Amino acid sequence: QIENIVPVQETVREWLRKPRHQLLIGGQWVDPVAGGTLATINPATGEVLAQIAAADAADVDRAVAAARTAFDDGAWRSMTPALRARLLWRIADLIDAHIEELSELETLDQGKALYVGRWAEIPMAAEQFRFFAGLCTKVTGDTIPSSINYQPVGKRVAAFTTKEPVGVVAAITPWNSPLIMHAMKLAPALAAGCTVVLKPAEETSLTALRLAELLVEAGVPAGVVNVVTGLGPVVGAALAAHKDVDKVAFTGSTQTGRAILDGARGNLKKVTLELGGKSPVVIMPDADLDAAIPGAANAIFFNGGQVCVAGSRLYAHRSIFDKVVAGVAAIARSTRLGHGLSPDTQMGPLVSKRQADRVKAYIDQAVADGATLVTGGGQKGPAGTFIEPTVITNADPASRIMCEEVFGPVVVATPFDDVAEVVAAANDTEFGLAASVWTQDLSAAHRLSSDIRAGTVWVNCHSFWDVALPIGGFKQSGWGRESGAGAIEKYLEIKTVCMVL
Ligand code: TXE
Repeated sequence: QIENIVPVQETVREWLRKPRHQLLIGGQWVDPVAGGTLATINPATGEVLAQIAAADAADVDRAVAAARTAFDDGAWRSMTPALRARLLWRIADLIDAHIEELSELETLDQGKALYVGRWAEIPMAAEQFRFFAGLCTKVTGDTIPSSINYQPVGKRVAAFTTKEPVGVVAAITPWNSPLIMHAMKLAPALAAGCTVVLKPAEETSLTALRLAELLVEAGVPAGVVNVVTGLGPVVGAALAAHKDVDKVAFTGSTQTGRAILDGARGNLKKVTLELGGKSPVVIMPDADLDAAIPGAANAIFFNGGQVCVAGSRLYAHRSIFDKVVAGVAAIARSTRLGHGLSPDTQMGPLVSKRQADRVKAYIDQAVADGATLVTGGGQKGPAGTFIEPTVITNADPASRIMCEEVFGPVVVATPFDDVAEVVAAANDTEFGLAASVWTQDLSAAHRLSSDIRAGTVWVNCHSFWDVALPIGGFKQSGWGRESGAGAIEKYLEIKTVCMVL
């Protein structure tokens, strides 16, 4: 039984009473040209939470023009780096000051258990702005000795590089962890001096709109950040194809990543992609199972498995396989599902009925293909959005459940006998986002972290997250890295200046 829980924060209640939400373009809150609206749903109850603006290509044109003007007039990109740093720090402080409100709003819109936003994602979003605030003053070029010899004619060569913002950035973000995804793109883009058009996922646009209000309050100049809500194939596609957008930063499915690339061809805009995953969790025979079993469960059940680095393939050594499966299944069975705002809830609903149906179809298909359902598999709740934490064994390595990203609380466990076998199995995927290895054996830790082809390999932890650490994928998990000092480079162009003096 799911009750419709009223948010504690008066600001959230007041904000949800707005008849409809608008777009932020050029520093003004405006209605979309064609006046379209979209309902945004609370996935726990299926009730309409708010009406957001459904923008179209004409609104994208307006937002890109505002971002272009704000970039070209030079005031933003020539603001001193120290002042830009202070502004980013102020954004972080405002996020912290509104953390209770933002986490309630995120839970209502996305479904996630409140603690996920309150203690993990929203503090991390603030840290993105602080980390990149620190980098504003560290964007430097090189002086380069040239070997071209002008000395016989009495001249010298001076050559150096500078780094300049790439220009207008379209940031297209997904629905699993909305606020942190916006921050991972906005913070480096703003630190670099770019201007941005942000398009949040249509399922979860509310915290992007609230964040936009905080950006205005922090003093981000008009047109530097614009927010355009609406459908992906309309607004996202128009941004990806727009001739006046210099770069697209995208997080979402691999399939939509390909569509973004097609759109970006026209003006060969720069593209970074954070895409799907099918991350392996490898538990060696010597692992500390008191840590590895809850670690493997958390790797897949945190945020209902709607995590790009979710550990969806569990490989445990045959000698401990039954114990690991029993342990993860016990955690699955004891997980309390409920409305994300209920203090007892450990796992909320998935983001939408569409996503829950998709996950349920993967489970049913796996069972029909002959896999064993150890626990879970049910779809519940008034809106059909809750999926029980699910453990599956005996799946064929070539089956869809083993190869495709499910993006729900579903793990498939497989035994292995030796290191070479598990390396081959871990790498038997088109993805390469992340992996974790659980062992006390230093040489196994080194060998597996070296041989598994993934953007991140954790040892004795999973989903360990720090803004200082780059995250991104090998293979079809993406192009480029977010977080970490190197992420700002994706928002910068190198200019070489060569002078004959
Ligand atoms: O994602 P989409 P969907 C995976 C996950 C999930 C599946 C489907 O496996 O089950 O994707 O989710 C915008 N041009 N991930 O279909 O379509 C869209 O509006 C431009 C993994 O909801 O990738 C949203 O803002 N943009 C993932 C964003 O793209 C388009 C997180 C992501 O939506 C567009 C999310 C288009 N043609 C889903 N179509 C991760 N790796 O974190 C849609 N969009």
